[in-house]
Amino acid sequence: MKISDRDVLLVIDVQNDFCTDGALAVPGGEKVVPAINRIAQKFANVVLTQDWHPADHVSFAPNHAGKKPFQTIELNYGTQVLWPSHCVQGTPGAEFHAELDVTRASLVVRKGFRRGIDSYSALFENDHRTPTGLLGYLRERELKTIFVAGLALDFCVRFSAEDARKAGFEVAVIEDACRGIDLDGSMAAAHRSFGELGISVISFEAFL
Ligand code: VGL
Ligand code: ZN
Repeated sequence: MKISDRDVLLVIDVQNDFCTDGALAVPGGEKVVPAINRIAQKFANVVLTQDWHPADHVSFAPNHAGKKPFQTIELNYGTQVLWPSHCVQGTPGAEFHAELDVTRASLVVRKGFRRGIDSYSALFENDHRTPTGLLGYLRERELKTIFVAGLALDFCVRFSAEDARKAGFEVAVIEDACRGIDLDGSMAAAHRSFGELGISVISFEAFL
């Protein structure tokens, strides 16, 4: 596949807490790193996201008496999964995986930094209204096609791809440069949604 100057590689949350031994480990999370590093070299535009929560974040199960990780609660913006505390601002768990090549990134978008609202998507927080600013960046730079990779396929990759597609971009998820959590059928739901919205699912080998 030929990569154009209007294409962007959007790398979602390749952070220590989502890798093996991390606080919210995605099975095989670190395995995305070599694939992402290889293809990032070919892109003129690379954007990284970083999950970046305060310690008292509303999405953390320990902040809710009697609640366990992976249970849900209802918030004013809808149902919220409660996670183990993860990606706390300034901690080693929130840092990018040490082997991730960050040198080509022109922008790092931090998300989930407000106590009262989670943000799976790189474009909008979980109320689907509060912008992160990435949409403005993509539009102002006149980028057209967004290739999404990283963690986790069924949460932050999925929501980022959906919001980008709904905003009018061509979107492709690089499936083998992602890993998923798979909570209550969330992997199948992600793939259904990609099909419904016209989000392509491709292999990183398409770029080699
Ligand atoms: C994520 C759950 C909570 C993700 C982030 O990066 O997919 N999932 N925070
Ligand atoms: Zn998070």
